[in-house]
Amino acid sequence: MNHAAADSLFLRACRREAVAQTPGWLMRQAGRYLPEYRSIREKLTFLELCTRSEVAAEVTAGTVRRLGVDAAIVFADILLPLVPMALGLTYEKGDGPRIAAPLRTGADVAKLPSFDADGELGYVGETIRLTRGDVGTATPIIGFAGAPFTVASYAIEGGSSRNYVHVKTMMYRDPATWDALMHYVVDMTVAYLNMQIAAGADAVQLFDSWVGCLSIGDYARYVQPHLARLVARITPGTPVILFGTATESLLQAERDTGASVIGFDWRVDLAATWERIGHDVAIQGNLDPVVLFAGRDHVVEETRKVLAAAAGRPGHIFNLGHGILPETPVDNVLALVDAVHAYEHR
Ligand code: 1CP
Repeated sequence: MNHAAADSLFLRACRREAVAQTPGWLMRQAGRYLPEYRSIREKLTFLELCTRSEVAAEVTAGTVRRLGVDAAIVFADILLPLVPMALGLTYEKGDGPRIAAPLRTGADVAKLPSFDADGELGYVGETIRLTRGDVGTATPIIGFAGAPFTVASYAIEGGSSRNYVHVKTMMYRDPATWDALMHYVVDMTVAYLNMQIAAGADAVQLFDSWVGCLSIGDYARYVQPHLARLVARITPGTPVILFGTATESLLQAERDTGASVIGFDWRVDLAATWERIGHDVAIQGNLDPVVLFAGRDHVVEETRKVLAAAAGRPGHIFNLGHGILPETPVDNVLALVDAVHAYEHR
């Protein structure tokens, strides 16, 4: 256990302890909106950047210094496990990830290789160790993985999707294959996240970015039990943040997975929704990332509204409701971080 980080605002908020100031970090805080990141990406492909731990750690730590945020998030991607899963992952310039050999049948799932997350994704652990050496013991480091539904959605659809037709077809027509895939992804994700924790991650976030496409009934049947098994196997004492978008109807079920912190996207009313799911769970969110394209005064005003809605209750971590977009003005991001730190609850 890293004791200096344990007293950080971020980890205290994860544990719902009272804090003098609300901690904040931003999903996708390192990325193409930062000129420093773009210049590194001119020399390396995205996968090269992720696998070269010394560069990935510099991006992780450099971003914390540049923004003054309260936590580092290891520079990696939710789709990296698709490489040892041998699905033919590539990142195409401009239009995101592509999977050459998507999973569609029981035979495809049965053929998935078993792999050792320590070995084949060990470079992510190395990035965490190098980041710790750089940021010191007081800055918490967040490890992460895609949540099983969202990872499976890329593996089955072969990339981004609008309606998740192939995913839902598998769920409805071949639930045994869906369940087998969920078991595989849960085992892999537990090993991957516990490896990140052993390397020094103080908390882990599960990105279930696209799970909001499901009805509550389908979530309860096809996703929630797998997530609950996953959360129960994370190294004890490590906060688990569960994030998704368009999840308003799923938040209570997300909470019932045992996750320590529930992510809110910007669509929900923070105060009313926290009240509804219970103040006995920590929450993270929830400024609309597109507000960062407004004028600076509007950014500050909307940031303060989010903080006011949380009303200084223990257990709020400030964040966006989804990741920072590539064209976001950097000055507005800096103004947002200043506004979070300057805020005083009365
Ligand atoms: O340089 C580039 O062109 C690549 C852009 C990029 C970056 C900067 C990708 C490709 N991934 C990342 C890093 C990344 N991705 C981080 C680490 C750093 C940080 O937060 O500072 C994290 C946490 C992610 C998580 C991630 N990857 C998610 C979940 C968050 C979200 O935005 O919903 C998802 C869905 C992905 C898949 C992915 N990887 C990359 C892209 C462009 C996408 C999204 C594709 C799509 O819309 O389907």
